[in-house]
Amino acid sequence: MKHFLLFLLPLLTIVVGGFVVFGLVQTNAQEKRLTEELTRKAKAVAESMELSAQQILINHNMIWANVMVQGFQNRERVQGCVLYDDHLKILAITDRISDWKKKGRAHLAPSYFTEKGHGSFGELGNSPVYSYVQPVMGENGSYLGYIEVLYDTSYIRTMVGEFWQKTSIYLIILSVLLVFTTLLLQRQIFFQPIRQLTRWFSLFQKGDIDTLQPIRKGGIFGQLATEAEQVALNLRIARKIVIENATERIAGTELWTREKLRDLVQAKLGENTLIVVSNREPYMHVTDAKTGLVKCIRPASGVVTAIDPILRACGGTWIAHGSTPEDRTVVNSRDKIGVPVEDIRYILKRVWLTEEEEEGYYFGFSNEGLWPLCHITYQRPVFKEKDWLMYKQANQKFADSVLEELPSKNPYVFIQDYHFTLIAGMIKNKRPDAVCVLFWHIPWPNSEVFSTCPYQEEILDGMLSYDLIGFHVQSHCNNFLETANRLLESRVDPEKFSVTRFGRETIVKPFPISVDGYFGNPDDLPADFHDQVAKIRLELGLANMIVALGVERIDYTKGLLERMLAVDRFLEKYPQYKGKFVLVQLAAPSRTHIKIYNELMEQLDERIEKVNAKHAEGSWKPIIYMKRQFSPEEIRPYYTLSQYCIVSSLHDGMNLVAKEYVASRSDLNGMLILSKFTGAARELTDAVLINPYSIEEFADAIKYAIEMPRDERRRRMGNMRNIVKEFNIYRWAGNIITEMANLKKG
Ligand code: ADQ
Repeated sequence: MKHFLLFLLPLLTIVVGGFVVFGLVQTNAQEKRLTEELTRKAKAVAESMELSAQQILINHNMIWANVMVQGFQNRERVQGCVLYDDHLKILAITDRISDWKKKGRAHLAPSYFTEKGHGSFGELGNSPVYSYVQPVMGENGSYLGYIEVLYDTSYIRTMVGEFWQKTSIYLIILSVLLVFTTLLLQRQIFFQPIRQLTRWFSLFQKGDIDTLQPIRKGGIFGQLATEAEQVALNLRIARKIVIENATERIAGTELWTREKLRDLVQAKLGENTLIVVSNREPYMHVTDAKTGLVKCIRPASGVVTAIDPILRACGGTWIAHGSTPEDRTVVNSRDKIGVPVEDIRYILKRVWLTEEEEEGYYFGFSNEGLWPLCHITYQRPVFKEKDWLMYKQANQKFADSVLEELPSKNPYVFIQDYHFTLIAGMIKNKRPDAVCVLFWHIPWPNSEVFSTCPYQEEILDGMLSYDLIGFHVQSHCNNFLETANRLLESRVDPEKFSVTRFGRETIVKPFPISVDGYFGNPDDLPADFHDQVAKIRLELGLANMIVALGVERIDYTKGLLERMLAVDRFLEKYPQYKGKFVLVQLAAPSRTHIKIYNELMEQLDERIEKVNAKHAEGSWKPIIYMKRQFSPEEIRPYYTLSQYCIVSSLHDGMNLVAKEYVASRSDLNGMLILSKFTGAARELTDAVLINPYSIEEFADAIKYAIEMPRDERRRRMGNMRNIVKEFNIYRWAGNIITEMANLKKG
């Protein structure tokens, strides 16, 4: 409409303007012509009456005077006639203009003084009139009187009015024709070809090659269409070659790398790209408190740590919640932005939630309900009906956003975590051909625990709309199968590890997540990396210290309070380490809208203060607490400078910090103290495993790790590094994508 008006308005303005100017000129000319005609006629009539008037005035014959003036009574248009004596006294007047008597005599003055006829305009009642006054002279040149004829001029206005009426009708007809013609021309010349091109590109983009109609080559867009088709053809050929080469390459390499994953995605997903959905966005825009400028940061999140390298390697679209006001300012009209901004590798599409949705779906149902339900930390889950409604609403919003992105054929959607139990069903309502895979990043509880959830059936039903569900470890898969078996009418196949409900099968498999090999590769380090390490050591006074490291989001599942108690107990039990041992704790505030997370932050501050106060000696204190968000590049030097890393989660799906630490110790000089209740403990069995609830055992484990002989430490670290190297994030993604591609429908 806007474009149409842009075309039409200037045209209409020119046409209407032209008509108005033309009309004004025309009416002026017509008015002038009619007026001149009238004055000429009035003069001629008055002059023709002069002789009769002379006789009447000489003879004072009032009877004839009356006969003369009443002769006008029945004439068309003429209003009447007045006969004056030489003192301007009315002697006779046509009846129908008798009101004229009331008018003054000023209009007679020119004739009175100049002895010549004179015309002027005036009004009789409400009618416009023209009066022509002719002096009547005697033979000796003396004044005998005056004869005045009066004409009605209203017909001139009527004729001008009629002219404008006709002109307006022509104008309306012309405008309608103009609008119609403009519309038609626009449609034919611009919109139709552009629409055709847009549709063609959209089908091409969605991979719907079979339904592509050849673009019409005629018209001004013909050239463009030809070029577009040529580019598309080249692209298809290039893609085909890439897929063939990729298929050959994956058969040849052993270790999973980002290149191998890229090849696999190309070989398995063909023309389509990967669509990933998560709540947390991989890159968020915030205002830098120091500079006031908008900057892009990577949030502290295991999901982001895991998925970002995959999309960096193979491209695609990541749909996530745009969580800051600044996020809105940098996206395009389709809420998309290329990321990482400094080296674009894939598309981030942001979904906007209302405050109410975010509160209910994210903070409420997801993090006060499902998160504590799935983690055995004895934190009671809270389920509220209004949070559940918001959860469903937000799932629908994400599903709608996914639907906009799906290619026409073989769509694959890879969805992350407990925030989206329902969206596979919502997507499949419209696109039953979509392959939907869910990866559950946190543990799955046993059926008894899960049955406390009031919305258990809808959640399980939603999850069984997925084609594949991945958990970190087999025991979580087993818990899920048992839950589905007990709480729903469904058939579990223990051989295939699948659940069938209403004839639809969902495969349930373990895929232990991991990290990018980046952490283990010294070649990837920045040139000043060792200066950074030295600087931190100096600033924190870590020279000659035994340094243990903790890296977490502040979350009650991470066992942070227990860790501080263990450090306290360790120093109590083994005071020889006072002044020699330091725990550097990096901690990112998380879910700060939730009361219990705020309380935890306060408790942690308090406990750290107490332990430090209790054991501090001189400038030494046992815990250095750094409460903020760090970038992955900032965390890396801390992994290098710490001989020990402590992961004391009370319950954790996997725990990527443990794997990041192991991957980063290319010098084999380090040891991991790891909670038994993490998924990582199933793979990293060479770590010093602890039960974080047992503070005695935990304290002893710290001593044990510190005093472990160098060779044993190197051997154990070597074993763990081999596991992380082999079972890296690319292998994880490769396995899921292979499984996903096997589920292709049709
Ligand atoms: P998370 O609970 O977020 O992940 P985790 O696996 O340890 O936990 O990953 C945390 C990530 O955030 C790591 O990459 C770490 O480097 C980073 N991080 C931690 N503290 C940070 C800080 N202060 N500043 C910046 N970054 C920080 C969830 C599940 C886990 C599962 C992962 C992946 O809870 O069990 O391992 O998903 O599936």
